[in-house]
Amino acid sequence: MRSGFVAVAGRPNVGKSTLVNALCGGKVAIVSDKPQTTRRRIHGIATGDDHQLVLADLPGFQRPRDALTEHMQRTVESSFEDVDAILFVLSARERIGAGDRFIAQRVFSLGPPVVIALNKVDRLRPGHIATQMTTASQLGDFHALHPVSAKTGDGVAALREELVELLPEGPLYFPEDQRTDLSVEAQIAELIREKALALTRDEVPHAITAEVESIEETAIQADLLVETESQKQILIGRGGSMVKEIGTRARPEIEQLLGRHVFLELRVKVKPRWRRDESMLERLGI
Ligand SMILES: Nc1nc2c(ncn2[C@@H]2O[C@H](COP(=O)(O)OP(=O)(O)OP(=O)(O)O)[C@@H](O)[C@H]2O)c(=O)[nH]1
Ligand SMILES: [Mg+2]
Repeated sequence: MRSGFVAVAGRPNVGKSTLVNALCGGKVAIVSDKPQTTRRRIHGIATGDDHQLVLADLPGFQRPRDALTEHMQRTVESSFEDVDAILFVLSARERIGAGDRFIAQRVFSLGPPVVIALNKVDRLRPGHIATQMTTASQLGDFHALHPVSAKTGDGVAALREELVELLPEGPLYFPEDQRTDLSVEAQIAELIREKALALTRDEVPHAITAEVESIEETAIQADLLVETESQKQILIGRGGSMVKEIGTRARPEIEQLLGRHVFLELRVKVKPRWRRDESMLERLGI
C-alpha cells in the first residue's frame, strides 16, 4: 500500500482545481474562469486498490492585497511542508513567464520531487504543445513533465500513476470512500459560491462568499455575502432573477451531494469589508 500527500502549486486560473477533480475522479473543488477561485486548502482523495493519493488543492500563488489574500498566500506557503511530492501546474494556453518562474524558484528549492503538469493542451497544435513543453522543462530540475487536459481527461491517468509511484509505503489516511476533507456545510457553501462566480464579473466575484446557516432534512438556508449594497443588488438581480438562477444551478449538485431533495433558501446580505475581517475569515475556514 502506497499513500501520501501531494501539494498542487501554480498561478491562479491554470486549472489546478479542475485537475484535482480529474485526478480524484469526481468533484472535490469548485472551478471558475475567474482567478482566485480557490481560497482555502482542500484535500482531494484518490483511493485505489493499492494506494491513497491525497492532493492538497491550493489557492494560486499571488501577491497579497488584503487579509483574505494574505491568508490564502499563507495557506499556500504552509502547505508545502511534509508533502511527498509537488504537482506544479502550468497553462499551455498562456505564455509561460515571470509568474511561473517565480513559483518555480519556490517549489524547486523545497526538496520533494516536482512533477510538472502542462495543462489545457486540448485544442492546441502539437507544435505549440512541443514549444511549451520545452519552455516548461527549463523551469527547474523536475522529476517528470506531463502534458494533460484536465478538461478532457487526456494524460490524467498517466499523471496519476506517476504521482502514486512517488508515494512511500503507508496507511490509509482517510476512509476509502471519502473524497474530500471539507465538511458538508463547507461543500454546499462552495457549490453556491461557484454558481455565483460563474454569473458575475469584474470585482464582484472577489467580493462574494457563501455560508450555510442551517441544514435540515428538507431545507437548507444559506447566505451569499458581499461587501457593498451595489454588489448586493447585482447578486439579487432584476426581480430576484440572479439569486434565483444561482439557487437553480446549485440545488441539483447539493441534492446529489446529500442524496435527497432539498429546498434551498438563499439570502443575499451585505457584510462590509469581510475580506479584511480576521474573525470572519476564520469562520470561513480561510
Ligand atoms: N480548455 C481547458 N480549460 C481548462 C482546463 N482545465 C481548467 N480549465 C479552465 O480553466 C479555468 C480555471 O480552472 P480552475 O480549475 O478553477 O483553475 P485554478 O488553477 O484552480 O484557479 P484558482 O483556484 O483561481 O487558482 C476554468 O474556466 C476551467 O474550466 C483544460 O484542461 N482545458
Ligand atoms: Mg482552484
